Amino acid sequence: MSDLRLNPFTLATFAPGDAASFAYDRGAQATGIVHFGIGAFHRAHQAWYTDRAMSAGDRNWAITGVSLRSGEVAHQMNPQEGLYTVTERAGEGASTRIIGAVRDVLVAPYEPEAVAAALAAPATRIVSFTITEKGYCRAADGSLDLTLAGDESVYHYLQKGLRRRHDAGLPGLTLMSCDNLAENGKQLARLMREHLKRCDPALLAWFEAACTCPSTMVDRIVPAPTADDRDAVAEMLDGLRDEAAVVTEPFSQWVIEDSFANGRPAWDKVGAQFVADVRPYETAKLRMLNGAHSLLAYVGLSHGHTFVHEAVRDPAIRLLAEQLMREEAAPTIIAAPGQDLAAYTDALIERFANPALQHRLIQIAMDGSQKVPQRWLETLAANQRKGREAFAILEGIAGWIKHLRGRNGPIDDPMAQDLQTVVQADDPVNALFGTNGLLASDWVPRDTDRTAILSRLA
Ligand code: NAI
Ligand code: CS2
Repeated sequence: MSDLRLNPFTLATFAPGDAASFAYDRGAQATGIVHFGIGAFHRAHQAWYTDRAMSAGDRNWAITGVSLRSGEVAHQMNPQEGLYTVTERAGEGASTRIIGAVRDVLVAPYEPEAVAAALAAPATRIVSFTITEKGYCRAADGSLDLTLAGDESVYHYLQKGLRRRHDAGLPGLTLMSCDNLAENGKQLARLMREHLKRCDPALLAWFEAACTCPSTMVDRIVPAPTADDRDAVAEMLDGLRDEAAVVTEPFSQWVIEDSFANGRPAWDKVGAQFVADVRPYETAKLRMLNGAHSLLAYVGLSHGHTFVHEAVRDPAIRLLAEQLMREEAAPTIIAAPGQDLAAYTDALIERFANPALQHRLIQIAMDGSQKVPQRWLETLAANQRKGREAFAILEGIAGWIKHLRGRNGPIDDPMAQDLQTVVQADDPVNALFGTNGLLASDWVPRDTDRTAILSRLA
């Protein structure tokens, strides 16, 4: 296997394989987007849309990525001058596209000045985020956790960049969250306001007048890339190495609230949807897809499965996933115009069963404290208000408690320590979800709920 890396020179020289590629002059594009959290999902979703929008004629939407925590992606992408590939896999088929939209990656802790300059650049119009649910520094009640929102937080960097724009008389920015949170834009706006009230109150009025925070629903299953993925892509590229390669499914969906401070790419020309209200789309996605995903993760792991496609092929687990989507989540959702939730469930089961993705359950199992509220507790509360039980979700909670008790190894969760303590209690359900529980919510467990969960903890 050659050591030649994918970069503009090797791409021009070797024009690898039959990979599709971008159709615009990369060097001529201004950087219009700064993206925080340039992980696998951004590369397979928003950057993929933006690349195709520029290939279709849109201009000046190059992306500067920012990593807040590690230099890994910068080391993967900067030697490639931002070039990387997206490979879609379904069954035996695979197709690869070379993406040119990303220009470079900054590692914020080592180059804060470069991050502030990128945010303050006149050509920058959008700041987007895939920083995981925990990146928003929320306390259990959803407010800004001041112990987390320090100088390393996304809010600190945003404040520095926005302050410069204000002082230079530049337009505001669109802050576009692409994370799996309910009303992600509204949450980001609220949390940023909380940060500014504390750290730069004089900027607050300008932020509210000049910046927007649209909500989005984002959907594409993107497993964490592996060394085998990178080797398979190198074979497709006639030996060129792409260390930032991502593998995903053919399906992709992006629904965006059309509220932009200073323009936006023509993403709708390449399959995205601009709408006035994202909520019907995001509620269905979070409660059905993500709700079922977390059930498959915790129940699948407790049954000895490793991948999503294995868990969904286990008849007992598939039955639970279908029950959660069809009978427990769907009845709580006001469908978007033209949205058929029964057909949506069928499509989700098919997507989960795609063996080509090798989507690890342990990846989905991480950060449960940040995911369970919007994936399960909202659904439980909505059913409780109607006097309905949701036993599939209760089965998922039992699986999560077993996970937190160490059944599947170390816990990857920002609240791991507290969670591991409370699940040792005689009544872990009350300690987690009761009125004064760690994850207290609108759902208050009844005795029937408690019995259903505790009976499954054996
Ligand atoms: P990843 O692990 O490849 O990237 C995560 C990114 O978030 C990295 O840049 C990391 O540095 C950053 N990050 C992690 N913790 C952070 C913190 N506390 N503060 C600031 N930044 C932090 O993960 P991936 O696959 O890119 O997913 C990221 C997010 O994208 C998910 O959490 C989810 O919200 C969203 N998403 C992911 C999908 C997928 O299938 N992977 C699909 C739909 C949405
Ligand atoms: C998954 C999501 O890791 C997880 O929690 O449920 O990342 C899922 O793959 C995406 O939301 C699909 O769009």
